Amino acid sequence: MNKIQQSFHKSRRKELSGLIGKDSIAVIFGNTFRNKSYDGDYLFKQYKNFYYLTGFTEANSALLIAPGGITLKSGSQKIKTKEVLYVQPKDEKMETWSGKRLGYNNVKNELGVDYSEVNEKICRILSYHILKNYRRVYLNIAEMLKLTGDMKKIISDFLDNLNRIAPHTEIIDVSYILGKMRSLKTEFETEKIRKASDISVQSYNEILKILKPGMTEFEIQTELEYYYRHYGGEETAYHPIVASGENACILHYENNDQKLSDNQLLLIDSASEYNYYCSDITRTFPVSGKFTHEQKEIYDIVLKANKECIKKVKPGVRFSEIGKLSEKVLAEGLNKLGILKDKTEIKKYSLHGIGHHIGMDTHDAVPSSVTESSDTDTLKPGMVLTIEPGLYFTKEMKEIPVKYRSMGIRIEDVVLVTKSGSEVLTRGMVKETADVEEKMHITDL
Ligand SMILES: [Mn+2]
Repeated sequence: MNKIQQSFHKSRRKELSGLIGKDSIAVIFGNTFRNKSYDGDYLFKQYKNFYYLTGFTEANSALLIAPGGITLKSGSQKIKTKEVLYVQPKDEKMETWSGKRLGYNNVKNELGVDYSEVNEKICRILSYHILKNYRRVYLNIAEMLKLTGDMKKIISDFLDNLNRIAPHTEIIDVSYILGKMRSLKTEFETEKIRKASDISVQSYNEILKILKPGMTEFEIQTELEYYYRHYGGEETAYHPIVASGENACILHYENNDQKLSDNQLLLIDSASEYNYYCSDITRTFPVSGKFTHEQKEIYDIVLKANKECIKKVKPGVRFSEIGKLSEKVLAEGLNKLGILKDKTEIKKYSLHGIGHHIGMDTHDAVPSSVTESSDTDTLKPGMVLTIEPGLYFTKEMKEIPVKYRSMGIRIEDVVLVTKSGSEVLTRGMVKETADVEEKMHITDL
C-alpha cells in the first residue's frame, strides 16, 4: 500500500480516536468468509468500516484502537501502543489454497498500523482484566454478529459472558460514529468515487453503441460488467437493474431476462466500484434510438427535476428540502400534461426519495436524522449524494392515459457538495434527449 493510502487510513483512525476519547477503546472486526453452498463460499469482501480504518482486505482480522494507550505483553516484553491490527497467521499450506497472507510482521511496513498480533490473541483484549480499565467499549456489533468460523467462536464466548466480562463498561456500537465520519469524504475518497464514476460513464457510452431492439436485458448487463473491468473497475457497485418497459416500475428489478422491443424505454441503474468506492448512475434510453413523443414528455419532466435539484445542492441546504423540490417539479410537470389533477398525489408515481449518500457503500452507511443534538440532513462540503428523481406508470394505473403506461423513467447522477456549490461527478454521461439520440445514432453507423 502506498504512503498516500496509508496516511488516509491513519487519519481515519486518528479521527476516531479523538471522537471516542482516552477512556474508551474500540474493537472493530473485519469480515469472515461466508458459505454460499456446500463447500463453496461467496467471494470475500471486507467490511467497509474496517476497510475505512485499515485498507486491509484479508479475512479474519480485527482492529483495536486505544486512544489512551494499552499495554500488551509480548514474551517477556511489555509494549505500549494505541493501535493493534490482529491478522491471520502465516500458514504455508493454507496460503497454497487460498492466497498469500500478509502476516503480522509485515503489518507496520505495509499498512502503517503501529503494532500487530496474530488474530486469536484478540481474545485477551475481550477480557475482564483489560476492559475494566475503560469507561466505554466501542464495537461494530451488527457486523460482529454475522461473523463465521473461529472469529464467530471468539465473539460468541465474549457475548455469552458479557455481563461478567464487561460489567463496568458501556458497550456502544461504533457504526453511528463511523457513519458520521464517512458522511464527509476526504479528497482521497472523492477521487475514488470520481474514478468509479468515470469508469461507469465510459461503460454506459459503450452500451449506447450497441443497444438495439432484439437484445436482452442481461446482454446489456453483462456488457456493462465487462466494460467496468475493462476500464479498471473491480466489480459492480450493486446488482444492476436493466429494466425495459414495464419492468422499470419494479424499483429493484433484478431478473434482467426480458427481450428489448422497439418502442420501449430501457432503464439502466448500474455502476462500477473502484478501490472500495462506488458510483451510482441511472439513465433511461429509447431502445430504438429515438424517444416517442410521449416518452419525451415524461422524460423531460424527470430531467427537469434532476437538473433543478442538482442546481440546489450546496452547503447549508437540507437534503430533505431538495426532495420536496423534486416532488414539486414532477407534480407540476404532470399537472401541466393533465395527468395529475391533485399534486399531493405525486408520491404514487415518484415512489422513492430524491437520493442518498454514496461512498464505500452505494447507499452509504450514513446516519440521517434531525434531532435536538444532531442534524445530519444539512449538506456540508465533502458529502457525496445521488440525485435521482423518477416517474413510474404501470399498466394497471387506469387513471393514467394508456399512451403513458408501462413506462418507468429515472435519471440519476452522483453529486459532490463543494465549498461553493456542487460538482456532478457523473456529468460525462449525456442525459438531454437530443444528446442521447445523437450518441445512439452516430454509433449506429
Ligand atoms: Mn441510487
